Amino acid sequence: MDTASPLPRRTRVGIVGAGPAGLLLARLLHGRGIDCVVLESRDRSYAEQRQRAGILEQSAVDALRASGAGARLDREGIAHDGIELRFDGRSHRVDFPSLTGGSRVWVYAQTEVVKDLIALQLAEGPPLLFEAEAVSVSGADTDRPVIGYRHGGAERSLECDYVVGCDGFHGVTRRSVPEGVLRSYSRTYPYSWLGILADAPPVYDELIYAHSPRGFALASMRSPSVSRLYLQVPNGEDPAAWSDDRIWDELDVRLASAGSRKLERGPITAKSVLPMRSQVTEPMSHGRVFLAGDAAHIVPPTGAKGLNLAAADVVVLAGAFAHLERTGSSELLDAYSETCLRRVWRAEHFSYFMTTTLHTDPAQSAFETRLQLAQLHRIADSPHAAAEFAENYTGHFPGWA
Ligand code: RFL
Ligand code: PHB
Repeated sequence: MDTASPLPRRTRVGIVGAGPAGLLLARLLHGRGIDCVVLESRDRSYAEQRQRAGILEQSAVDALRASGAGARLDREGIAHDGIELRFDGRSHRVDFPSLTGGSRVWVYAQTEVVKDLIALQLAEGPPLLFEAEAVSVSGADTDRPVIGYRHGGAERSLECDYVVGCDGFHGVTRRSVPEGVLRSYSRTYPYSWLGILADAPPVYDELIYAHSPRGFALASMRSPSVSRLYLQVPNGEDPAAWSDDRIWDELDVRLASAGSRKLERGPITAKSVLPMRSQVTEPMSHGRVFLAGDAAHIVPPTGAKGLNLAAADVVVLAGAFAHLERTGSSELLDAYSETCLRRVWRAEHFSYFMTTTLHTDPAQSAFETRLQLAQLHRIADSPHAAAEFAENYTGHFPGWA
């Protein structure tokens, strides 16, 4: 080993991946005086620019504040007290506070969450290495698991007491667990999303989720002058097949309801096609190796749950490591997977429900379309159905710890 290297060679908790899960975990551990190191395969600007989630639940906002990364979120995040459902020529607003006893959500982009966490971590620690790609995680069954990684053209290793794989759906940590230990449950969907960012003011001051005979559409936002918009498209669709005019025309048609305004158009600054998938890996740990966020579970984005689940996992994990430091007991770490999976499966169900209720499956019959509409009318007509929807969307479940 190169003793002159400034790179850390040993740590209490080795974290693979500097997405929201890895970065937030590192900050929460650091705040509790627990030593950790984060290894990220990409460079800083790639990690900061990746366009993804936009909606934070209150518990994710609370976790970001607790990590010290809440200042800009508190200034620039936009609180939303509801969403609008459009279907069958009608619009229905679901009001979160009145249905949940005060819950709301926040519009604050994942890009901004990641920038805030990276800036804080580079200023205060713990160590965060960019362009450090983990290639193996070994020794999960021992008390010294090791992360093998490549950095600066050299093969290196980081010896850990514990390893947390926050390396997303395609990461190496889950794949390093011996065959037969993990079980995965998954579902793919017969459609994708075309997502755009546009320099145009949002059409409405809350999000609009639209069921339409031409497929699903979603109007979201990043700021008072930037819109984030999505259209259901076939799997494998080439974004180049969608001119700017075609996108705006299609959004206008799908988002239309009685009396609704047309979208204000502006330059489209990003355009991409995103596949949809559900997947859960169980258990979310093996020996001294833990999985968190997208490394352990994926949801289709329709329920806005992926980032929120990632935050919820690492809050549980940070609490479990703190308990271990304080008491010497690994009981909370041992319970990590079971604790998280309850919330994970609730979010999986809601995301599946949102996806299959709002999208048009190409093989769908007219009967199935009527069932979708019956379900949407039920949310509009029944306070009980609306409350069930609002609790799921805001992630506020009375009686849950
Ligand atoms: P990430 O963000 O994928 O980060 C994983 C990090 O690990 C790095 N990595 C490695 N590093 C070192 N060595 C290796 N071998 C590595 N392999 C990978 C990667 O470079 C990366 O930096 O996972 P994390 O942290 O678990 O965060 C999960 C969220 O990113 C994801 O769930 C959300 O973006 C999902 N999602 C949404 N979630 C919400 O809560 N609300 C939303 O409104 C919402 N909207 C969305 C979304 C996801 C979307 N897409 C693109 C699928 C909208 C979209 C369009
Ligand atoms: C987003 O703003 O990117 C967004 C919002 C809600 C979703 C998915 C994505 O359900």
